[in-house]
Amino acid sequence: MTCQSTGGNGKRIYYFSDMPYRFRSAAFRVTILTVRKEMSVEDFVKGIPKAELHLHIEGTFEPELMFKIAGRNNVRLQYTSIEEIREACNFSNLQEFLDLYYTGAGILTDEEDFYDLTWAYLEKAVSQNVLHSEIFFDPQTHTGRGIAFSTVVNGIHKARADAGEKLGISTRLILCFLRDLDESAAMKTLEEALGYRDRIIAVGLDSAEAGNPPSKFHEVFKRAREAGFLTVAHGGEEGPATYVREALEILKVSRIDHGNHCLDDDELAEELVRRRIPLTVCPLSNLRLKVVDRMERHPLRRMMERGLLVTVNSDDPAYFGGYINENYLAVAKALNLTAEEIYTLAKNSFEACFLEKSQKDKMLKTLHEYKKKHE
Ligand code: ES4
Ligand code: ZN
Repeated sequence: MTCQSTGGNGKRIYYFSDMPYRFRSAAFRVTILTVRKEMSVEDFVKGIPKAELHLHIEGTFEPELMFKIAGRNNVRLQYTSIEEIREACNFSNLQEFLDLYYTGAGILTDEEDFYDLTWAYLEKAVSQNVLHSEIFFDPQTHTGRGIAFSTVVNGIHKARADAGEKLGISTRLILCFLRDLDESAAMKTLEEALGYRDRIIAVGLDSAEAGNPPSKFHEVFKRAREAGFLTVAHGGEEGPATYVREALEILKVSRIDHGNHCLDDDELAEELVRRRIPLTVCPLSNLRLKVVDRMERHPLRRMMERGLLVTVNSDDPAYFGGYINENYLAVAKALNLTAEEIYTLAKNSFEACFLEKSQKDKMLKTLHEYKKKHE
């Protein structure tokens, strides 16, 4: 793959290729002498500072860690090997994935388990130049089987605090309600979360989308906003554009998670553009769950061209074959993204995050310096 891009002034700002220099024509060598640096798209994506805004911590549970934690908790897994779990990651739809995801999450028992899971993810995120990560967790998946809310939040929180100190990564925590359960269960969960207001920045909505519209959670989201939480919701992944509209109008969300199907409704897309509502898109998730049949047909480029504030994220990386860099790379290659477009996606991630302006500006400056260095 070769890829060139030009800045707003028409000047070539960056060049990358995975074709070795020695294989190029003489004419081409002259061309590259006019740019300062040659770099592969892999290295450009790997090095670019970015924020992760759509990541389920339970979805980072790698099979190796599953066996380790199952062993120490004396839990018997229905799978006998790591390969068997990886083979089970051949999903036809969202529900097939959710069945495996909830089985995996069912191994997590002690505070230490939640700590180890979160720490492993944050080490990985730092290795991929993630400066800031907004992490979803599903308390009902755990409280529903007798694990205390405090066990979950304390384990995740301690790993966040240690990673902030030792690895320098910034994080925020987002509590997701399970939309296939009823609103009263979500309300009970919200009441527990009120005691942890300082550790949880927002509430969201995940799990099986079809048949569970955002309107079902009108009251609990209203209460959450009154308590000072920001709100987000999964929408338009398997569900229709009307669910994205409901999330905006009824749940008054600040961001839409996925949002692919907003393109089916022109007026809705227009409103998302006008209000600069971010969409946290997850390319490898969409491919693995058959939301798109080929990455070349992923709507990300169309979304960008439409003027939507889109970001690239990993969703459930242990199950979908890649973390954030693999997601960037998959769309960069399939959609022939330019360096400038990759830069825009990283910039969007900082613009769309829930940090205060001064913190966002610091990260944007780091990103801008990265771009300058590669011009
Ligand atoms: C999820 Cl990909 C996806 N969609 C909806 N809910 C989820 N929970 C975890 N991953
Ligand atoms: Zn998700």
